[in-house]
Amino acid sequence: MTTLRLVLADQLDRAVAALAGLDAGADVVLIAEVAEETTYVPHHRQKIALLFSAMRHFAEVLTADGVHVDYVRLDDPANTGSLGGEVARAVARHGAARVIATEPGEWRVRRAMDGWEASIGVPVEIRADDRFLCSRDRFAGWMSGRKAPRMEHFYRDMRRLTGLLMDGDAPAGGRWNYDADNRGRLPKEVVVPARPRFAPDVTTQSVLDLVAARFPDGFGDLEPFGWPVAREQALAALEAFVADQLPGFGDYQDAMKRGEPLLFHARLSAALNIGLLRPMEVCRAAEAAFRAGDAPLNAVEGFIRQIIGWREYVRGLYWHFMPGYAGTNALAATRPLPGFYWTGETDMACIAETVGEIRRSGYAHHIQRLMVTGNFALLAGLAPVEVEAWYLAVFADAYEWVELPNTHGMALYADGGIMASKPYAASGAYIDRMSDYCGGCRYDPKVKAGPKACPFNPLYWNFMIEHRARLAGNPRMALPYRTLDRMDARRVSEIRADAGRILAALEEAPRWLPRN
Ligand code: FAD
Ligand code: DLZ
Ligand code: SF4
Repeated sequence: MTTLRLVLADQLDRAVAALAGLDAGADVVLIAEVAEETTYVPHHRQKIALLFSAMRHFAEVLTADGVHVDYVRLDDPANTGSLGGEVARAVARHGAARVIATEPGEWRVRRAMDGWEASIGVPVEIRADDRFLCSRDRFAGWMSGRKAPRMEHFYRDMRRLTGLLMDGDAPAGGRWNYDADNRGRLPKEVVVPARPRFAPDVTTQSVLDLVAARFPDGFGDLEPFGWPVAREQALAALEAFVADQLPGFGDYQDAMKRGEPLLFHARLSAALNIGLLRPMEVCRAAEAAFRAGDAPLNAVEGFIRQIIGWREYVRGLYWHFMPGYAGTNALAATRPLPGFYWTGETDMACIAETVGEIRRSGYAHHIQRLMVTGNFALLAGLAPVEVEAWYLAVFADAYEWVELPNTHGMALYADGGIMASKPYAASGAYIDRMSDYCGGCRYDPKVKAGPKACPFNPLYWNFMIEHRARLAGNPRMALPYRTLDRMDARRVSEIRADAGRILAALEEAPRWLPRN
């Protein structure tokens, strides 16, 4: 009896659930490049190339292991263009009696999969994705009875569960969280260590040619392309990060610098999210560096917290609150996404720089995502669905399970405070403190009103005024509301007028959408 085992583009792990119990003599593994998945948002062209190249490399590994892989290429004339269509075709081709898949990372795909049994006519088993450390059931148990889930509590639970950075029952160093040590601005003399790039091999080059031909007007530069596309490369990237950047990860985690998109960040999310790396091996490598005295605790704790804390937490929230989660809009934000999110053509240097980096590489680090593009979208009241489609498209590491809670909840507060205890709203002063962007900007973060004023300034206070009813009661917002209450009426009307002008101009700004 032939079983068809489906492996999606972000499930490229030999130990993925769908491959457990594989009978190499009888079973067929289906991996399919399909048009529908390349176009549901206009993905960055490097993201498409990364996935196709990684899928093809993974297929080569399985084939070398004696597994029968049925690999469908995007340009196969018989390709139906959808995952469901390709599963149906493969079932017929191989006379498969059943299908085994691993749960996908997006509600949209899960809903489609739930219909396959009826449309294809064979049993379809959808297995839990056990590449995560916290199962959906465990997360549901953790959530039960909690009024306000908080990442910090979840994280401690995960530290105990994994034993990472634990000395017996106590956290290493005596504290659970060293975040307070991790807010440094980057001193001028600090040199950011270089990191490996993975030059395209023949497989990647043929994918790059395919993507260039198929998506000539797609978003983002296709080359230079240097993503790790196979497990050995991802392991090399991990090793280099642990040796070279991890020691500085904590101190400069929130810093931003022109021309230095990576700083001390790992750039491992893309590899982690598609299965080339496993979360525990990444954390163990970081912990080993601490135990060997090669990286300080504030760096290693901060890094491990991102993975066993935030990463697992957002995944738990996603499945717990979907599908309703995506439809909430607590701040009633409705403005359309201005075209400069795609083109980078704006006088705001922080946004131009961040979008430029994204266009070139499919990457921006967390603070750029949260406090530059996210903060602006929050303050300007941009419509969550449009902002979320942008985040899902432009980053090489974006899948809805991780993108949505971070965007909808953390950046936009559209969930009304499930994910974040207060909006991450900030004026130009924050960006000026944490970056060198403002020095090259036509606006001035210290100017509060008039044409030279940094747009983040009036928008920040206007946001506070507009959402007073919802936010003023939040003790964590007490300080800005006290400041607002001390402002004289003339200042408040200047803010309103400036913000009104900026928002009106935004609504008239050219809109743009890449064509995939
Ligand atoms: P580092 O800063 O070096 O962190 C190490 C690892 O921790 C990352 O590789 C990642 O796996 C994990 N991590 C860190 N922060 C988070 C977080 N908040 N949520 C989940 N995992 C985290 N991450 C994605 O993987 N895909 C997305 O689509 C995505 N969208 C985001 C959208 C917004 C608005 C924001 C604010 C954050 C988003 N993040 C997303 C989280 C985070 O910004 C990225 O994981 C991180 O920037 C990836 O770069 P890195 O590997 O250099 O991370
Ligand atoms: C994002 C993406 C793209 C661009 N292409 C494919 C593809 O051709 N085949 C595939 O199996 N998956 C692709 N994906 C990932 C899916 O859109 C989706 O995000 C994940 O499968 C969710 O787990
Ligand atoms: Fe951004 Fe304002 Fe600084 Fe310009 S002045 S870079 S708009 S924060």
